[in-house]
Amino acid sequence: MEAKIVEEIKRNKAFLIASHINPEGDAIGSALALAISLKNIGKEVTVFNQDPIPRNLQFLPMNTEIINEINGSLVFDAAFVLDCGDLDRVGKEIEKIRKIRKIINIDHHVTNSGFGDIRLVDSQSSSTAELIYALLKDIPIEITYEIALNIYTAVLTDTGAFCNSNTTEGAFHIASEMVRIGVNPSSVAEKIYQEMPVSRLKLLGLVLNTLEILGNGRIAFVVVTLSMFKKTGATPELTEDMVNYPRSILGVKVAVLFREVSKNYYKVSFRSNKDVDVADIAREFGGGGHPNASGGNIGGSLLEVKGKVFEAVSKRLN
Ligand SMILES: [Mn+2]
Repeated sequence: MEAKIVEEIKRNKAFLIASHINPEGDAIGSALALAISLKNIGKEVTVFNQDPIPRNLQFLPMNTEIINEINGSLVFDAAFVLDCGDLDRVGKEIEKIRKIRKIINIDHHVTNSGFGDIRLVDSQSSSTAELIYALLKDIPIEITYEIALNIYTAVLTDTGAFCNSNTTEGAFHIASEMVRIGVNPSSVAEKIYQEMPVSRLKLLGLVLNTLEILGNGRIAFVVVTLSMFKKTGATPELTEDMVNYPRSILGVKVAVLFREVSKNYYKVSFRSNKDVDVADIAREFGGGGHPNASGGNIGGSLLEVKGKVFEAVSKRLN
């Protein structure tokens, strides 16, 4: 598949690069790594993400050039859609993106729907950035420091700082290559993990207070409500990774974070250890993701939503 993408890149001039709503390190890092690479070989590149760039990713080279709406008069030869299990993950501009002549789907979600005209989808890949790295090697495009910083950050964050089950030899190999090019791991870690606003810790305190342990100690729930955001001044992006706290409890196999999006509507994030496939659970709720990290959206009161999730998780714990 890479050969077809290489051909598309060589033949064309104007590219859109889009990634998923509520972006995190892999969505942003992959998009920027590809964008800088294509610019370096003389292409016209527009990077779109409908949502703001999380504060701790704003050190990434070129992040300020990401646009959050697509001007209808722009014409693209092809669109790269990165780190999206389905095309609708790009958000509000989906109709404009759908009309682009060629859609190139590059992703590593096990739940990827196979959308697009050309696909580079590999659920064995640690991150979408790992696929971008392979593509750059294929073209070939020289990996500069700016590109390396984006790729390293994407791999670091998507593997949960090299802790999650997608922490493969490939992930370490790429990380090592990026360090060789000049990336400084401790300064990236500082930017990502050690420059949090105080509001995040205040929010975390409230969230941890909602902890419930169920299913004979194997399931842990935590909740984030709209009023907690109001009380602490924290923003939703700061809840990223909070589900790892309940997951860290001895004996817990599945941790769930329920985030109130609006009245009777919750975004639900799942984390599991290797015994339980939470991509499968998320799919049941119209979501998707990876075997040990996934998410979806569920309507209903908090009690109803918790009930549905408890049932879906319990039946996989026997
Ligand atoms: Mn990813």
